Amino acid sequence: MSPLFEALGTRYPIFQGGMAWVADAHLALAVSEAGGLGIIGAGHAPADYVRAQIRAVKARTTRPFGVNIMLLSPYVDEIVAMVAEEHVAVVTTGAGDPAKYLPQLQAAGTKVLPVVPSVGLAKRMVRAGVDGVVAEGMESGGHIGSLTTMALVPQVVDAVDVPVIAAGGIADGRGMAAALALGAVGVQMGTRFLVATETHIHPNYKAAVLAAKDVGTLVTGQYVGHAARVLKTPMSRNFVTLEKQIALSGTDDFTAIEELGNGSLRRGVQDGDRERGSFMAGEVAGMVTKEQPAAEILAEVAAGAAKLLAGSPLAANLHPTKVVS
Ligand code: TUI
Repeated sequence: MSPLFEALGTRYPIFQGGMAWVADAHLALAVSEAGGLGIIGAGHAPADYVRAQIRAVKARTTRPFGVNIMLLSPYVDEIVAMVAEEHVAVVTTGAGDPAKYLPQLQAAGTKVLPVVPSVGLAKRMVRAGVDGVVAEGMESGGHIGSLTTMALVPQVVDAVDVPVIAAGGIADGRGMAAALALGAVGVQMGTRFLVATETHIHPNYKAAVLAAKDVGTLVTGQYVGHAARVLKTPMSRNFVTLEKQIALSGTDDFTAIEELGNGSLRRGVQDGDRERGSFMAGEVAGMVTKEQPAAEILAEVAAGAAKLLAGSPLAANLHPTKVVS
């Protein structure tokens, strides 16, 4: 495997996406125990809550795990300080530039891999001294940039000299093999783990992911705010209609749309509310068709990639020379 994953000591070069409100201690523990890198999604949660999640994972495994820090959170400073205190193995970041937090995190032994949607940001992050980047295409669920994984990953790989993890549009062995062919050393998957047995989200959310077709997602926030891919629901269709009206009217009164958006992620994940909640998911929702344990997901995806890459030098990415047990 690549030096990054050798150093981490995971069995598979697979990150579980740090999905806000979704990726809690329970899911991260299951993924890490099964040989992937489980990641707790800090989202908008306060530092005390995230610390409790970290402690819950630490109490049950010696395997490495990570925390995703969502940089639009009002609690970022406290969360960074707490994560450094807890000496978490890996931090991924989303929705911003984590450069100013790097010294603090790396001094604690934490590897920092920001999620980047463009070559420009990847290069800026590498100049700041990151340990790797997660290049995320717009096939992903949640907040996205504008490039696809197929176009983004090789361009980032060519532009930087740190390990690149590919994310967005990957949900099986074929996607993983393709990502390795594009030059990534590993992958991150979110949507496939949304329906892991160990994922505690409202049953309506899981059912909506399982029922989704290839064209089952849309992008909100293209006209106002932040672009985010979500499942098509009454709520998300209304949101896009309202956005278009606002954009066309030229008004700068965003009150109505802010009211619709505020808290919608929590209403989707926890309440399963199709009318007022949002269900973030990637374009691969259409190929996620069954709930299964995280361990099975990891083993299936890695075995699928290994089969496709048999005989290729790329297969080396899939074979740990050192498994920490
Ligand atoms: O962050 C994500 N995915 C997310 S964050 C999130 S919570 C949220 N919900 C609604 C609106 C906003 C946030 C749900 N899903 N993925 C990683 C990601 N990072 N995608 C895009 C970016 C990004 C975008 C611009 C990273 C950096 C950036 O540039 C900032 C700068 O300073 O130049």
